[in-house]
Amino acid sequence: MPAKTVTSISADLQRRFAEAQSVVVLTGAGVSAESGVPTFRGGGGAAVWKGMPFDVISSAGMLARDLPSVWEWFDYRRELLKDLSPNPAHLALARWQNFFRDFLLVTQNIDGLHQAAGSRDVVELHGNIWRARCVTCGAHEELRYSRGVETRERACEVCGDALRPDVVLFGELIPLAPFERAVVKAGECELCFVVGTSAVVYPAAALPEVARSAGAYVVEINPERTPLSDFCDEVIEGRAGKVLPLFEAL
Ligand code: BV8
Ligand code: ZN
Repeated sequence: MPAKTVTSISADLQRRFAEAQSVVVLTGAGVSAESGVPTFRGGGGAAVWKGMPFDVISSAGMLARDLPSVWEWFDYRRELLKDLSPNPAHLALARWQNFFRDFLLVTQNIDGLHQAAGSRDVVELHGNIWRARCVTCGAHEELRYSRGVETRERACEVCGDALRPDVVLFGELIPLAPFERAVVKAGECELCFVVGTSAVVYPAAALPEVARSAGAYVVEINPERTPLSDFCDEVIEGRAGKVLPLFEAL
């Protein structure tokens, strides 16, 4: 039975939100849209960089072929992000972590805005743009305060080898531990929110399916329908920054 599409929060969901003990939230680029972060698939087309679709420039193949170009793409995005701040959607989710006995925020975003909003213990499935990692020894390096330096020139401080962005690229496996943690919590939660994602990138998009098949009530918040919409128990058609704060006013 396709999910009921509403722009307000149903009485059923209000009750479930008030009574829930364990809640999982999965976010995507849409939750950062109101902060000014461009989405990947918004506005009909996929993001393109220098004529390359983003899932080509952000791929293992590109990293192997042309690391400097990959750095250029992520340097450009860090430059875009550096002056942006969390929006009401991020701030609401940061408050939610104190509402439930068992709360897990899982994000596909690499922008760090959830943490900037005060969310602790965020599961970053696809890594973080403010970190680099050595291609050889895996040593990590913070990039936040080295904006002035051409990061891609810098070598690993431990072994001297090249650094790469500490993000999961297409064709690369997601680190197992964070993904397993998300799958376990999704399989135990009573309420699963899917906020601002087109739900086409796997394995992240499998999490709501895990939650639903374990009996959770799955709610999608998105101004547009996605391949997940008919699969959800409730779809709230709206922008995360407008919808998420409504739950606290319940
Ligand atoms: C892997 C980091 C094993 C880098 C990212 C065929 C079938 C199934 C899977 C595959 C397949 N072929 C290949 C695959 C695997 C691939 C995949 O899923 N491809 C898709 C495209 C089919 N997955 C992988 O490669 C993963 N690894 O599978 O390893 C393997 C190994 C070898 C070979 C094969 C497999 C790794 C995936 C991770 C890649 N890295 N990010 C970077 O950022 O550059 S993915 C990146 O894209 C994001 O992290 C995110 O996951 C995705 C973008 O999606 P969204 O975040 O949802 O953003 P989008 O713009 O699409 O949508 C925004 C939504 O928000 C829209 O719905 C819009 O309506 C809504 N919105 C807009 N404004 C608002 C809003 N919502 C609320 N409020 C608003 N204001
Ligand atoms: Zn190293």
